[in-house]
Amino acid sequence: MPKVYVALGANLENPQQQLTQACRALGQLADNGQLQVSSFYRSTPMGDVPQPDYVNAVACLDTQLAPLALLDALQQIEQQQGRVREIRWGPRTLDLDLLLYGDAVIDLPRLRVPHYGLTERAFVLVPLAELNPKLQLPCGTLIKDLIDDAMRLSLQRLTPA
Ligand code: J1A
Repeated sequence: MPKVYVALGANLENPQQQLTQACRALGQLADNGQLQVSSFYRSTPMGDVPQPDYVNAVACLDTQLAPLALLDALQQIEQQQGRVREIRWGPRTLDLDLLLYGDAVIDLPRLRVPHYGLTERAFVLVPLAELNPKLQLPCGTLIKDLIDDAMRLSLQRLTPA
């Protein structure tokens, strides 16, 4: 059964609670109900749009769900728990991104795996390496080798609530 890694991110009111709630929902997708979750990290937003800092984490689970079924399930969790739906183009209180699906390489309009931003984003790489220091991309690159000191310094590890 494939091991999958999912990135969690939120930057609206009480992002830590959003992530905790999302973890409960993700646990339901796991074949054995087991979910490994990294520390939560505070990170500065990408890009130039002024917005609050994010809280980011990565979760790992074994699942029987096929990739697109898993994406559907992730989007359902976003809709149910996270998204502020009243405001068009408005902020999202919860983002879930499928980072890795075992060793699969998927290139569909709806789903690209490994995730396109994975290799350059500190808030994804650092929690991934925390969960599994030996983790590799399908091409064989060690996640750990993609992390530099500047990336580590850009994140603030939050103490569990
Ligand atoms: C579409 N997709 O992307 S939203 C979806 N591959 O409808 C999918 N592997 O069909 C498609 N996983 O956290 C293609 N979706 C996908 N994301 C894949 C999921 N700064 C996939 N510091 C669009 N931290 C989809 N976040 C993709 N700045 C984009 C949400 C889900 C993340 C905004 C910090 C952050 C953002 C900006 C940040 C952070 C959007 N993140």
